[in-house]
Amino acid sequence: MSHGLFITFEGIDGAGKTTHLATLAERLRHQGREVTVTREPGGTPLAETLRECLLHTPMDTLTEALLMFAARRDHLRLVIEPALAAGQVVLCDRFTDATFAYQGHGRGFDLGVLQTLEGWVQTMDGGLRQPDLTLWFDVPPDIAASRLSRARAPDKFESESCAFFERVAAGYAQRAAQAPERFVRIDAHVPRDQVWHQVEAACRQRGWLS
Ligand code: Z5A
Repeated sequence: MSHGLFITFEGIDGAGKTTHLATLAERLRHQGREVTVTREPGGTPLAETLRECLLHTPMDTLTEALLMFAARRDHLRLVIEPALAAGQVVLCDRFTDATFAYQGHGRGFDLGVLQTLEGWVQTMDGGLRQPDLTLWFDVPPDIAASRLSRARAPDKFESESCAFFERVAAGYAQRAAQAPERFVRIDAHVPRDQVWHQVEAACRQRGWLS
């Protein structure tokens, strides 16, 4: 492949996406691809600083949405776009679908405003930057919560109620229905090896994994 690939991993907290992102990176590298692994919010020094605030400081939802998009703009300019231009595969743990799901559906923020911000922030020389593929790890919120309770102390988002995560999950379902050519739903409520097989199948189908 002569051009880069942009693959995002989405889902509610504890859906298991981070585990499979690392495996996919390893498999692609083994096939000779250059891979950039990154995350949102984060991925640059400025965006990582904003991440600390976003995950631990209380703030109103407009502030939260603006900081998410500010971090994203920096991340796109300094990491994602250069890597794609160099023909690399970019694997990103969350991107704009998370803003629609968490700030839009979870917190009830205006989806129209988010759409405007998406247009401002993601418009690059070649048009509106969107992922080539979004792997949406779908798992019932109570299962995700019980996995996380065993794993670590909760941050600001992870401390939200089950009702919040039900809304976030519904937000992801809506985004997936709006862009079926970009989204692949991964049933994440099965053992890890079965989750991986679905990720592998989605990439094989597109000719990205042998
Ligand atoms: N956020 C936002 O609000 N708006 C935005 O625009 C963006 C983000 C971009 C980032 O935190 C937070 O920012 C996020 C939304 C918000 N909310 N939170 N918190 P993060 O990056 O620290 O958190 P995360 O992205 O949700 O990652 P995570 O909590 O690590 O979840 P995960 O990546 O989906 O899961 P995991 O770490 O791979 O696995 C979780 C646990 O489950 C772990 O113990 C695994 O061993 C276990 N696991 C994984 N798979 C399985 C299976 N199949 N069975 C059993 N157990 C499993």
